[in-house]
Amino acid sequence: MSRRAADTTTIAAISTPPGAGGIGIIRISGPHALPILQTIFKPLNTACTFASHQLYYGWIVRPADGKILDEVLAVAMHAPRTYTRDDIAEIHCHGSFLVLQAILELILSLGASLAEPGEFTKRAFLNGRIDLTKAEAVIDILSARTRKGVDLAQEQLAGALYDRIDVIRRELIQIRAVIEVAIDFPDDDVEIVNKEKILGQLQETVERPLQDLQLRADQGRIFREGISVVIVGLPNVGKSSLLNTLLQEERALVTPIPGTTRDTIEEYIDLEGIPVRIIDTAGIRKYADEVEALGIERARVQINQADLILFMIDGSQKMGDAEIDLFESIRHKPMLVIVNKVDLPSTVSAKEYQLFQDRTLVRISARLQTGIAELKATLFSTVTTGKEQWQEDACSPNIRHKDALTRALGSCKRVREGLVSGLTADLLAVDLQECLDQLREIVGETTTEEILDAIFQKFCIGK
Ligand SMILES: Nc1nc2c(ncn2[C@@H]2O[C@H](COP(=O)(O)OP(=O)(O)O)[C@@H](O)[C@H]2O)c(=O)[nH]1
Ligand SMILES: [Mg+2]
Repeated sequence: MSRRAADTTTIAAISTPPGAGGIGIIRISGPHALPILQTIFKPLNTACTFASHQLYYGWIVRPADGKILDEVLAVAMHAPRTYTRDDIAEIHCHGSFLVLQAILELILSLGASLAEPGEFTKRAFLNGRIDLTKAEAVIDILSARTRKGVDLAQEQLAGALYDRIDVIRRELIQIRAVIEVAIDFPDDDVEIVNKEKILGQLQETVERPLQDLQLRADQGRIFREGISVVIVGLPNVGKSSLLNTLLQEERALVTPIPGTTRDTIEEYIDLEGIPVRIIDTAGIRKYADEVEALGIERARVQINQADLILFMIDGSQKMGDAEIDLFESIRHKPMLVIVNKVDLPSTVSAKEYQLFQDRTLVRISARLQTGIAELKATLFSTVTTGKEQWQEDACSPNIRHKDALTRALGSCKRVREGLVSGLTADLLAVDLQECLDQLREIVGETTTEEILDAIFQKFCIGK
C-alpha cells in the first residue's frame, strides 16, 4: 500500500460481505465522492440538496444510456465528520452481488479507484481520526470469535489502551524536561538534587504501568487467538461423543465401530469468552487401513501443535499396552486426563490410575452428558492459571504492543540504571527518548510503513 495521508485519490468498494443479503452497501471516500454520487444518483425529491448525513431515496442511473441499475437509499457525508475524515458517499442498494458489482463498476468508470483491504480505516488513521491501537481494534471487532472478544475490542476502540499509553507518555515527557534542565545547566547540581525523586517517579508512573500492560498481553492473546485443545485416545473411547456434547450438536459421526473418525474435525466453543478450538481426531491405533492411517498422521500433527491435550480413556475398559504407550508418547504435553463412560461399571484399576498421578483427572459420561460442567471449569482454570487479574481488565495489548512494551521497559531500565550510576544527563535523555519512541510506535506515530501495511492488509476490502 503506497497511498499516504496527502493522497487525493477517491476510493470505492463494496463494504458488505459477498453473497446475497437484504442490503448491500457501496462506500466511496475522497474528494470526488460527492460529485460521483450526484452524477449517478437520481433522487425522487428533486429538491434534494445532498445535505450531510441525510438519507435520500432514489435510483442509480447510468449516465451513458439512462439505464436504472437499482432502487436505492443514498447518503452524502461531508468531511471531516466521517469515518475517514474525507468526504464519503454511501449507496444502500439491494444485496445482490451482480447489482453491487454493476454500480461499483460505474463508480470506478467515473474515476474512483478500487479500495485496498482496510484502506478506509487506514485513511482514518493517516488523517488522524484514530490512532493505531483503535485501527487494530476495528480488525479485532471484525474477527472476534466470542462476545467477550468483541467487548474487549470495543474497549480498545474507545481508547482503553491509547489512554493508558498517553498517560505514561506524559509522565515520560515531564521526566525528560527535568533532565533536560540538567543538560542546559551542566554546571549546576540540578540533576543530583532531583535524582531520588526522578527515580521514584520513573518507577511509579512509567515502569510499573508498563509492566502491568505487558502482563495483560498474554490475556489479550488468548482472547484474540483462542487456544487449541485436541482430544486424543484410542478408537471408540468416546472422543467424537465429547466433541458433540461440547458443541451441543451432532457434528461428528458416532458409532460403536472403532475407526469411525478418519479425519480431524474442529469447531470453536466459547469458554467464558475464550475461543477454544476443539479438535476431534482419529483414534490412534497400529493396525489401520490407508485412509485411517492418514487420519492418524493428522492427529499426530494436531497433538504437536495443541495448547492442551484431552487424553481420553474408556473407564469401562482395562487399559492395554497400546493405550499406555500412547500416553507415554504424549505425556510431556500439557494435558487433562478424561475418564469417559462413567455410566458403565468401572474396570480401570488403581494401578492404571497411578500412571496419571501427576495429572488432573476428570470423569465424564459423554453420552449422558455428566461431568461436562466440571470439565469446562477445569479447562478454564487450566488455561487461566498464572495470568494476573484475569478478565478483570478491559485492556488487552496484542503481540505487536507487547513487543514494543518490552523494548520500552528495556529503555526504562537503562534510564534507571543510568540515574543510579550517575550517567550524564544527555545520555539519559537518549534512553528516555527511546522509551518514548517505543510508546509512539504502539499508537502509530513512529510505526514503519511496512508494519502499517501488514496491519491493514488483515482487513477485508470495504473496511
Ligand atoms: N456408555 C457409554 N457409551 C459411550 C459414551 N461415550 C461414547 N460412547 C459410545 O462409545 C462408542 C464410540 O464413541 P465415539 O464417540 O464414536 O468414540 P471415538 O471413536 O473415540 O470417537 C459409541 O457407540 C458411543 O455411543 C459414554 O459416556 N457412555
Ligand atoms: Mg471418533
